Amino acid sequence: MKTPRYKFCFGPWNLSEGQDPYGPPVRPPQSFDWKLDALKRLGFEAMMFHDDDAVPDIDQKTDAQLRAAARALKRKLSDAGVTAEMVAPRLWFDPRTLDGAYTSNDPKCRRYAIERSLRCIDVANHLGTDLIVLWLAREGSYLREAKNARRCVDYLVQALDRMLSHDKRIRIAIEPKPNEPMDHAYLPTIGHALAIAQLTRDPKRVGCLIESAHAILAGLDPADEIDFAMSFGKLWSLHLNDQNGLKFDQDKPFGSANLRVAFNQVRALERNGYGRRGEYVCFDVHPFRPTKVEHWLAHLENSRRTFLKLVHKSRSFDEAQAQALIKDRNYAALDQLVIEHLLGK
Ligand code: XUL
Ligand code: MN
Repeated sequence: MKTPRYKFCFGPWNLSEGQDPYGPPVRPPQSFDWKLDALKRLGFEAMMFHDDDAVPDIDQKTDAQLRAAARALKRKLSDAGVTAEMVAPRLWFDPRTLDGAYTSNDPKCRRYAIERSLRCIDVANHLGTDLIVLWLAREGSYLREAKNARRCVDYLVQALDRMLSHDKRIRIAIEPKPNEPMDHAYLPTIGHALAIAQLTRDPKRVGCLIESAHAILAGLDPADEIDFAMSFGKLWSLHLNDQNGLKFDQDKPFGSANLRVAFNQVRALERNGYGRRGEYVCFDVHPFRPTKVEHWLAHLENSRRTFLKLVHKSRSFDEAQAQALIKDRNYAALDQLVIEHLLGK
């Protein structure tokens, strides 16, 4: 198998200003050009977008204005030699998504969510990417009795079908997350994402995106999620980061909380040849809130550094010795082999 050369990506939101539910921003807002320049300086190859990162105030724009804004961005990206990796509809901000987007109890709101998604596909077309990512932020319940979960599955399939028929070439990668902002999400894991794909009009074009922190929040090991998705040939993008236990989504630098879990994700990517079909390694990481302006890019640079060091650790792991220990069912020694390999000489 050809060894993949990894290509890296992040989104404008990954250079965030530090606001949290309890406090305001702590770093000054930066322009999109500043962020693109930062991405270039770091040597990343691609940028991922929400529809309104690409076309600000998208709901207020006519189709002609949307086209003009998206094409202007495409020119800017091309001039910088940067690819647009994906576009994701931001279906959690507008008041019409208050009670769910595709699964709102209000038909007018469901209609808005679908129309917004179709416009997101138009943006993707102008930016030259066929990948649409769906983080289904508000598709779930705060209160179980408030929604009919059986009907919500139908609504989700209807929305996916509308998107698939709007454009025959796009692929949809569902990014599952089990909770936050909802108490429970309707598609909490990769298994759910790949299962609902089978109910759509074109299952081959519905795949997934794994985010490490989301898998950990679901109580799963992200490495197993990677192996599972890649058994179906459906891991089309990846948000590597880290998460310390079951709490709010932390988006820590890759490997920051649990180096061994990060090592196993890299091993899973390596054994499945992730990247061979052009997939990007994206870091959905945020700076720690106290981060000074002069250290603003460090979480991205560090995540890539850790990733590449773990690629090296994965390739230099003593597989023969590991196999001998597995054969002997000496898992204590296998455990120590991994620990000492990660600790280094
Ligand atoms: C939310 C999250 C999003 C998606 C893109 O937890 O990860 O940033 O990756 O909408
Ligand atoms: Mn993400």
